[in-house]
Amino acid sequence: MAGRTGFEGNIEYFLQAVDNNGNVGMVTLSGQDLAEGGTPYGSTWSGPKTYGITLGDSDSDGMPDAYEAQHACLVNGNDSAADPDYDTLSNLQEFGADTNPCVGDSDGGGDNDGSEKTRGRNPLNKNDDKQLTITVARNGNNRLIGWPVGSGDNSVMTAITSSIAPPPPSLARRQDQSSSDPIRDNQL
Ligand SMILES: [Ca+2]
Ligand SMILES: [Ca+2]
Ligand SMILES: [Ca+2]
Ligand SMILES: [Ca+2]
Repeated sequence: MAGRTGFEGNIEYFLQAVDNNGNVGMVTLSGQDLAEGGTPYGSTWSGPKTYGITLGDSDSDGMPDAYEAQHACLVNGNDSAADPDYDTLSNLQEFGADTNPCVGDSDGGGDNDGSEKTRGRNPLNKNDDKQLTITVARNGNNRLIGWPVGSGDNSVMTAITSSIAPPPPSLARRQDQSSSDPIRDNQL
């Protein structure tokens, strides 16, 4: 906040508020130095004084116009509960969390915003993201799927190797005619 004031006569205030997204709101107030009820403070006044600054919200959905203008996926109308980036956080929740409502993984670390918020990670810092790397390997006619121990968030995600049986001969023959990629043909 920036301000200029005096203890008598006319005063002029410049108030500037900046939220975490860089949106700026500013009001200029001038006139006598008055208390909330209009009573002059006069020479007895001492600060601080507090003013509420409301950013414009034309569609009354809780997200200021300046925020909506920064994110193209937000529409004119109440879309506070919508989730256009499919990360399980509503637009209003993303506004509150300073995450990008149009990008599911705001920090680009591989773990989406909803997952991070639910599990206490920072959706604005890619260094704490968790990812699951799945490997597919061929073992004779079988395909082995696995992922590393401890790579998930709970005990279900322990080391697992699954074996998928090869397709029946009739299907395998049709696939052989359409493609030479056995992994794709098995639709893993
Ligand atoms: Ca709005
Ligand atoms: Ca979302
Ligand atoms: Ca992330
Ligand atoms: Ca993160």
